Amino acid sequence: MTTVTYSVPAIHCGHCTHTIEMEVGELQGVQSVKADEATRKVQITFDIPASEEKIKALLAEIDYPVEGLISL
Ligand SMILES: [Cu+2]
Repeated sequence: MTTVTYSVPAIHCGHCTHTIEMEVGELQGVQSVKADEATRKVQITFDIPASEEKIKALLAEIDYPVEGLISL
């Protein structure tokens, strides 16, 4: 199991955090997603078949591109 925290500056409200949590939460292998509108960070815990590559691709696709990895 891996937990990553990403900086996602496009987050600006509760609608954004809800969308991210719903969409990323549907990826196979994702255990939990917590998006925070105050810090504009997303913390994701996952295992295979999910991967950082797949998560970042999905976030870019729904218009919340990852700008940086805050922690592993
Ligand atoms: Cu929003």
